[in-house]
Amino acid sequence: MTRHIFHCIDAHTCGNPVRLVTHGGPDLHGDTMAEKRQDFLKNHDWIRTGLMFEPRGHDMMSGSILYPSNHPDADIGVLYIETSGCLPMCGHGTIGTITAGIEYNFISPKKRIDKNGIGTLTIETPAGLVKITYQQTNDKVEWVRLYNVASYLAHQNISIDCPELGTLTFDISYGGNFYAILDKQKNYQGLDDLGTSKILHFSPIIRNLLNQKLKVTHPEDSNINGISHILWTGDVLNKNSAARNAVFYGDHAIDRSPCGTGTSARMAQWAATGKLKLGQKFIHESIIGSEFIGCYEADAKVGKHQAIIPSVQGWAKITGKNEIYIDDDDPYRHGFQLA
Ligand code: PYC
Repeated sequence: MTRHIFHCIDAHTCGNPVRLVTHGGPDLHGDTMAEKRQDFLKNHDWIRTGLMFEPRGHDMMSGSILYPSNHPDADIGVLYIETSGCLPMCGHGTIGTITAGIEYNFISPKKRIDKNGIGTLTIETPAGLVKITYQQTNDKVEWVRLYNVASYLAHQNISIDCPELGTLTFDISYGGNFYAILDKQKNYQGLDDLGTSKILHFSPIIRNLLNQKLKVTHPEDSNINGISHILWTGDVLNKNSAARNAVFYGDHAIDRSPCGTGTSARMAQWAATGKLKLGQKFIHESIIGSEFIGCYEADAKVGKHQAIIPSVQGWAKITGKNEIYIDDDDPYRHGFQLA
């Protein structure tokens, strides 16, 4: 009987879990993290399902594995693992990974911390390079800010007929993953009005209908395609916030954090429609009221699309260290999810 052993640091970013695998990840082929992601999906995906699904994880489980990067500008490469697959980019996952990686010395940035305690590094993600700044006080990382990949509004006013709810009209926006954003409208009065059990029920139906109607592909990487996340908007809890959301991902999950790539997609939507100006801050709330501080940092281009570089700042806390076993004779070694 073979036992596969994984050492992990468990954390949460503003309420959503992050499991950083520090030992036990597989060697991966490929020059870039995008190529390594393809190798992982093809040959090692049981590690993801074993560590993310029940009985070792749960529907919201999300994590990462660190790799050396071949990119001359990068300090480290990050592979994201999650119940939904290997995301090209994950914002809350990045904030948790950097916090745990710095606090426990698994990430050693080439640049030193400046006199104000601000550190800088660059990570290579499957979606591209992401610059990071973070504030460290003694052995604690207080916050992490990521300067995300170029984000853009891909489509506006895409309507579907949703059983029971009726016609719903979405904008499709990219922030490292493709999001279908539902703003308030005749048949949708906001996330509190609909409630979490209905969000969980309707999201996979809506995602299927949208993906049947529309093929979305990143203009610079055809491996990034398809609407994966549904972003339900709602009224803010704190009057200083710009917006609130509940992001559905995987098959049964609502992000407890404000969702980093979702926040980026939403900022791109607002920037494209004139609601957010260059340099403006965007405080985004999650379903549980935790907050990310976003900012429209710069303009960019993705293919023919006008795009923005958004930054997203949040915090993470370590919840423990975990030595996880996957034994070959365990019938649930590859995990399971309820339908
Ligand atoms: O923070 O980007 C994010 C994210 C994606 C899915 C769950 N969280």
